[in-house]
Amino acid sequence: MSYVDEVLEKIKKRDADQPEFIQAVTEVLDSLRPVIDKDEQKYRDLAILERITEPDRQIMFRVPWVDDNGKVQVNRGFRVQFNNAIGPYKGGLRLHPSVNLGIIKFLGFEQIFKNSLTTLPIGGGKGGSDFDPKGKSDNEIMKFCQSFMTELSKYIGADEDVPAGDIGTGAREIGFMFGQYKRIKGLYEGVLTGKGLTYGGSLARTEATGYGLLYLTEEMVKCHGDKMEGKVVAISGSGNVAIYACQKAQQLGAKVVTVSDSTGWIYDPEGIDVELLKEVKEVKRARLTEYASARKSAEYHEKKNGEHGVWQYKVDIALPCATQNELDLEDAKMLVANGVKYVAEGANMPTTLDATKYFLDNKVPFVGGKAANAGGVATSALEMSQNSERLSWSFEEVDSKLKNIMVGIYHNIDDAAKEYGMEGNYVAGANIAGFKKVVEAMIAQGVC
Ligand code: NDP
Ligand code: 2IT
Repeated sequence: MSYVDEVLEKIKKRDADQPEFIQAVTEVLDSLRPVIDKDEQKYRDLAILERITEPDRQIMFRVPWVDDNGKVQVNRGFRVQFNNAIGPYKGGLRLHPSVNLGIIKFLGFEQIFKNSLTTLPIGGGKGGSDFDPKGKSDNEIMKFCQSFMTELSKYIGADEDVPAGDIGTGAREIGFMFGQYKRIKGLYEGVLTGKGLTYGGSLARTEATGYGLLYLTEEMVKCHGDKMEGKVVAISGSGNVAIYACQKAQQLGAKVVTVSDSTGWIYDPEGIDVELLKEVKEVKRARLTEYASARKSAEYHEKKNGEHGVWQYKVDIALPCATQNELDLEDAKMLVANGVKYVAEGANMPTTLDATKYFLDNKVPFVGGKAANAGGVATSALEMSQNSERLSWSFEEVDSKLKNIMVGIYHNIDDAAKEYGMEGNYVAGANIAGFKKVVEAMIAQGVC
């Protein structure tokens, strides 16, 4: 049996209860075959694949907090420190009721390769909790964040592990967590990114993931002799990534016709009104029904099982920006039948393995999240740089660095795919390019 298959078998047995982690590892290891097969004995002797698929450590803890009725609530907290070969652990904190160890491990594993692709010195980690922020008061959010950080603060630090936002964790939550870290440790340091601008945050971090997704998409479109102007785009989600993806797509001359949330979706053939969307989601924290009732051209559809949601429309570009496995094989078939020309993932692993394969088999240029959504964490690393030098850069400076990084990532993954005879397979290109840098650092640092 090949080394890749041997390790995959082992993980499928050992972590059988972690389907998302198995999915993420399968995608990466499968696409590393040409690299590993070329030098199998070396990788086997050094147990590289066993080491890169096993976190340095995984921390789980109790998060007790008192709700507004005076009742004690208990959630489960996680931080998985996956790999720090090229820099301190770096990755977001997800607050969502679906969070479990397998989901945090899949996200932490992806983060290793994504962070490597940014070219910046950051290792891979991820954390979060099964806490559900929906319907909670600001006071309850604060109580939860303080309790969560009381325990997490023991394991993180500006040169050790630097968490940030993800689903359910935005500027408000990062602020509460930063305050508690400072209070416990007595340190004013860049221990979190995505901070507010008055206390060490970076301009353009809020926009970075969505903008970065579009900078990379624009470069891909250009390199196919095409242009963004006039393209019709389907976006899923209506959170941080989706909102700024929508904004940049429109700035580049495209028309975004959909957004969604966990209960339904909007089809707006005249193009999404980003300012209205921001008002509904960022200010009011309301459902998309509010968007629909404020805008004549918008249709609201309640989510029902088995429907294609935002993927049923005739679009040129599809940008899944909500959550894992939200675009399945049937959705991919529908998009291809409707003539989709490009797909790029704003979310982490939103496309199932068989749907990814369908896009690749049908020669649809497809960029996975590790490359396409790396702009968020890249800008987090720029926030870390600014904190270290105790300076703040202008919006234009951060934004232009972000753009250079995203354009660079596109060419890096394109070149890596070509080098291994898989021209146009950006999934393989991203996994290979991300892996090579981390592995070189791991080998240089000895067995650890
Ligand atoms: P937000 O919490 O801001 O928004 C998440 C959006 O996705 C919401 O519209 C939410 O709807 C929807 N959503 C979440 N879970 C589900 C679900 N189970 N089913 C359907 N819809 C769902 O998160 P972000 O925008 O920050 O994150 C979106 C994706 O991008 C995630 O995969 C995240 O890991 C990834 N990402 C985020 C980065 C960042 O910088 N924030 C960087 C790189 C990747 P609802 O409000 O109804 O729950
Ligand atoms: O998935 C991701 O890359 C993020 N949620 C952002 C992580 C970060 O450290 O900015």
